[in-house]
Amino acid sequence: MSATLNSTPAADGFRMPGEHEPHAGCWMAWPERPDNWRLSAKPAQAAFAAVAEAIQLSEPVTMAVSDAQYEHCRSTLSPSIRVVELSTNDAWMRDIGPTFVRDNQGRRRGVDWRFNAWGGLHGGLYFPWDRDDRAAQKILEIERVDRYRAPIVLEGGSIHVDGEGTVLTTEECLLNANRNPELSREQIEAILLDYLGAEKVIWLGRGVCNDETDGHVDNIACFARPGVVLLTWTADEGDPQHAISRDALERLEAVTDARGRSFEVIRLPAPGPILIGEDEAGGVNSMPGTLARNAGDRLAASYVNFYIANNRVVFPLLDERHDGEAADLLAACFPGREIIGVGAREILLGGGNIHCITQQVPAAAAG
Ligand code: KQY
Repeated sequence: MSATLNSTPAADGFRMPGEHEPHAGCWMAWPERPDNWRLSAKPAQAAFAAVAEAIQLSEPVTMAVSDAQYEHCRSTLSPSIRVVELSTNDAWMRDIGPTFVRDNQGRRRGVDWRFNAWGGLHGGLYFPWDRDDRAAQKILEIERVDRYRAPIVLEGGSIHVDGEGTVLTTEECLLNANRNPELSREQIEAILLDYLGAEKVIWLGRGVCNDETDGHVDNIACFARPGVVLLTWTADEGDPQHAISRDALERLEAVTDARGRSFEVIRLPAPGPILIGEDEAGGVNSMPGTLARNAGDRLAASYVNFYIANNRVVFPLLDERHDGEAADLLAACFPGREIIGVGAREILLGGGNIHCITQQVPAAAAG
């Protein structure tokens, strides 16, 4: 059984490794709710399956699935992908899964954050979210990893770490009144450092335009490795994304990381703007209390929302005009890793992308 610990990762000598560090595997969850995924989630399931197959060529993948979808999911995925029945409310493993931490001896533990579906009853995306909130604990049981239950609402997509003491996040999300209204910026920072085993928090302002997560950092900027940040970028000053990305760039240029390094910032072209099509909006079963999908609404598309697997980077194909440039920039940034594009429009239509649907498990021993 997995024990629940009363201390914190920092106090016990644990830290969250950077995503570029070696993994033991990756967790995902199978989409099915028809009020978020069009056509009863059939197209999204194909996209999730393609992501899982791309990752499993680099590291073991586990797919969480409902009993109702078990047989379909099991027969869709390769036998080498582990499929386990585990109840969730939707399929955003980055946000509902545990954040794994590791100590210098290679021992692992997990942080189980509180989850309120990206804003609870004040702008949250669905109700209820109780199964999602229990998912991290169940995963830690399966992984036989002890658990810290963190005292704040936080989704994994709202933080990125470099594994060497630096945390990247956004004010739009973590200071939003619909997450932890009783806590100040300083209190939230202190909890981040304690539960991620880090030393410095760098605050960006807002996330990608129209991001329904209230601006998760994993859609606008991420660490490629310590000292190197990838940032979604458009030079079009008429696009509201320009001012958001410009502000992020200026903040990154004005600070140093926990080790005193200045950042190299690599700009990834923003795809689109990509809008929801008539047929796409029409395929979603609208339900009271769930975010509506309207034709013509702008989607929060970004190439930053990729997953770093052990020997490959799996990134979203979103816009033929920019996919090749994004792939070339990622290839230059990740020497030694193969760059694999996966058609991701169906994931984007549900409100996120490849990073949002994956959660890495670090390797047990430092690699
Ligand atoms: O981007 C994410 N990390 C999650 C998006 C959730 C969207 C729910 N409809």
